[in-house]
Amino acid sequence: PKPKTTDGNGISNRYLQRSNLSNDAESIAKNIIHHAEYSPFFSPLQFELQAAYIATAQSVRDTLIRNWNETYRLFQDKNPKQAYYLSMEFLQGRALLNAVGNLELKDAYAEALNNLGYTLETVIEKEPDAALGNGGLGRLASCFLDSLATLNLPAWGYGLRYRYGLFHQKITKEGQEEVAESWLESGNPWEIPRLDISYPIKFFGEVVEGSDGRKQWVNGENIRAIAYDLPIPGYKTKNTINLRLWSTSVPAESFNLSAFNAGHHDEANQAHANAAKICNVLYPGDDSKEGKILRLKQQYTLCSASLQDIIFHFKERSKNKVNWSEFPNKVAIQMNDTHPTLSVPELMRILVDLEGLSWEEAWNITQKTVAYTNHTVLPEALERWPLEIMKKLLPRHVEIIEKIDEQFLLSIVELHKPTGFTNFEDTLKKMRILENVELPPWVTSLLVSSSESEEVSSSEQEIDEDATSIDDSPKVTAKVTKKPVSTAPGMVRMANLCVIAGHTVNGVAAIHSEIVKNEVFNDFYKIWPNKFQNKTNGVTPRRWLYFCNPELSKVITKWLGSEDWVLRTDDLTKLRQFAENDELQKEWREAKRIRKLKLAAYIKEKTGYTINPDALFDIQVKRIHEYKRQFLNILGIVYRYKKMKEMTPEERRAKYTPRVCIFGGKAFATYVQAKRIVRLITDVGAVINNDPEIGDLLKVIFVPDYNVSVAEILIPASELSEHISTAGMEASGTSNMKFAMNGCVLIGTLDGANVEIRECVGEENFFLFGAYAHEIAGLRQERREGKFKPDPRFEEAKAFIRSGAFGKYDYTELLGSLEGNEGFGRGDYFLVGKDFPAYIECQDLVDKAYKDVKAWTKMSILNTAGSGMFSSDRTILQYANEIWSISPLPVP
Ligand code: T68
Repeated sequence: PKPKTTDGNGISNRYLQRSNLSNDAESIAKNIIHHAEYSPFFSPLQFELQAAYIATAQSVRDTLIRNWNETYRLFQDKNPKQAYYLSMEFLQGRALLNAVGNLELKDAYAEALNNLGYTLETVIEKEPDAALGNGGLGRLASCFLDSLATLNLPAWGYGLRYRYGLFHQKITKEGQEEVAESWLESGNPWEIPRLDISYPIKFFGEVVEGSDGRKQWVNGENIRAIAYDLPIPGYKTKNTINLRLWSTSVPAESFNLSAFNAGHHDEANQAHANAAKICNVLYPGDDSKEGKILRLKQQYTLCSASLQDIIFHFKERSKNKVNWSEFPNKVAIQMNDTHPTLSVPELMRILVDLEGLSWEEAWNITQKTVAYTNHTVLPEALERWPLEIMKKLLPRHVEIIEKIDEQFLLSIVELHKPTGFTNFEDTLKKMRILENVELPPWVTSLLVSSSESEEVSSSEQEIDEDATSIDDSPKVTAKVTKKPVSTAPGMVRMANLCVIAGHTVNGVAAIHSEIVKNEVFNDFYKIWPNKFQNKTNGVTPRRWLYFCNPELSKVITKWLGSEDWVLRTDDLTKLRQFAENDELQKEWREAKRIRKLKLAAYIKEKTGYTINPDALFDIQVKRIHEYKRQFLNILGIVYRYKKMKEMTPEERRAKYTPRVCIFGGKAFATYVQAKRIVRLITDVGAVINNDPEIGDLLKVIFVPDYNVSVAEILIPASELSEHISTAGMEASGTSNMKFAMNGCVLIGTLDGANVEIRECVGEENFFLFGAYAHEIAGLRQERREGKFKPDPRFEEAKAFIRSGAFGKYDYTELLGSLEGNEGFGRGDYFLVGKDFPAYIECQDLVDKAYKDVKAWTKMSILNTAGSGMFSSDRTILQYANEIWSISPLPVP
């Protein structure tokens, strides 16, 4: 395919100059009205709020498109090395405030809209979130795009354009209910359909050998991926990069007109329906075979379309002098977790089968081009796909994967020749890409056979052998008996393929990267120590402080004397010298209070509950997961409530600080235990919030449909936030960084980025509790041996729930997960019981600390002051220098 570029190259400069956009409020207002009239989304001559939002967005988009075109042209001309970030998810949130903020047009747009009878704030509210993600992994990708543009780095993002996103969460009396997210229903003014940029994508079919000896993949199902571009503006720069999202369809000729006319309507539509469903939702259920096929189709569409596009640009920029050995000097591909792993065999296929390179040349290029970021250490979350399904869907890719696997075995065997092969078979089986597949005879004959060779490796014993990991929700149902290798289905281990193919493997926080090296991929680390790196996550300070918390930002700017901190967050440390200054403290509290009032109003609107703005706002927002331990939080609340009920009103007031405990987050639709936790939180809230004896001393709120926009309301208003995962299980966390930036004190375990945050903000400004990562295995072992003695307070909290104090729902299954050693439930795998006493004692310290207003405000200031290192600008500079080797290219 030869898609044409749409960058305005063909338009004469004379006319381009005439279309210059003015930035004064009057011109902006005219431009908004022009769009309302001439690019309508709705009935004509309307300018109600929705139309005003669309027209405003279209007007901002004009500037974005101009800057996008200039950036694109510069990249085309200068042909720098460019990074491509491939991700199944991008959690972009809203675009309007971010765009006018980054373009420094906020005041001009506010004035223009005032002149038109609106406020910018109300117009902003009309935008639905682009909710193309699930959690931290997706939001990280979006923060990275902001930083890449801001730092003028040549880079693009690639993803899929899901029609219904993940899902919209409703909270009812029964807990969470999922409904389709309708974010595209009223049109998306930010995206630019590139109907001329589309690529063919094939599924199924078979592999034949062409007359030239090259493999050809023929027949099968053929669809097209069509590009939709979202311009990503940098802050205070013209550079505007691209998030290219693929949508799927088939050409009109695939519509079976004669079948349709014969009355076979569904049959006529089949090809189109099959193609369209690929981009319906993010992470469709994959328990069924159909579900697995759909998942793989999604992953392959992302990889194939993006690679074809990357190669198209490489060729175009090479100006007919294509030199493939230059490819890794022009292209860096980052695989965001294992979902884009198929990029590896797809690049190999294109280079070998279509471009005619030798296997060795192609492998050399591929290895130098791709790198892999790991976001989880949960063994059950490492993707594995059934070989049989993959063979049918992607026959040529499986051949390639098999060859990569065999070459890998060869290289490992070579490496180990000097030391001999005794007991080597298990290691080989663990490291190779294919699982439950016979080793090639040449390997078997080399190995000294060992009697244990039939066993499945111990870390996988408890995993349901037939389950493919679709998310990081546990697939463990019951312990399965070990199956001999020969009968277990063959699987493709995506993470192993990533580690083998990637030139770099990185974790996302210091402690996580150590676990990646020393545990998850230790066998690989031993042979390739230099492959492994750490890139501690970061968040964009624009969206997550400057734009979402304008009051606090103003205070910061005033005390630092300039706004430079927005780009140089290390400057925030200069706040330390004023941490005890009464005037700053007063301004700080006033700024925070404005945001607390806004959150209180939001909670009233969404849940009906009235909360006390002077209470301590204690927030836990993240995906609902057993390892993140929302369960620990709510059990702590249950215990607190029970104790309160046993006291006189005076005792209660003396001991406890008024608190509003706020939860938010989605449970994966098929993750039953997580959904029970949501139900428990809402049940507990319903009782406590209506208990007149307790009044404003304690409230429990579940904010429905947590997303980026909701986070922008919650985080600035937070005073205490909970990051309480079982140590060693949270790869990094990124909301912890956002909370700290906004002057929120953290309560947490020594896990993920908490470790580094605590170092940066100071130990005395962080509420630490709980077991350490290195102790976890031992603690689980103790439990298995029946040696764990639960704290009576823990027993009391559980018994209180069992007593029916929070309604009729049967919590046996949920509470059962905390019981036993291994058999029934899970034997408290996440060690809630172990950490419970430390947690509630730590919360008592929080109550005391909050009563000392001055000391608390100081802690709050010092959290912001110490958060500078968690800007994604810092993270991205490290990726740029240490993984991608790309350099800034600013648009003049
Ligand atoms: C998160 N991972 C990590 N995964 O949990 C978090 N996984 O610690 C980290 O800060 C963040 O990544 C960024 O590095 C996720 O969000 C998923 O959502 C996911 C989805 C499907 C399959 C596996």
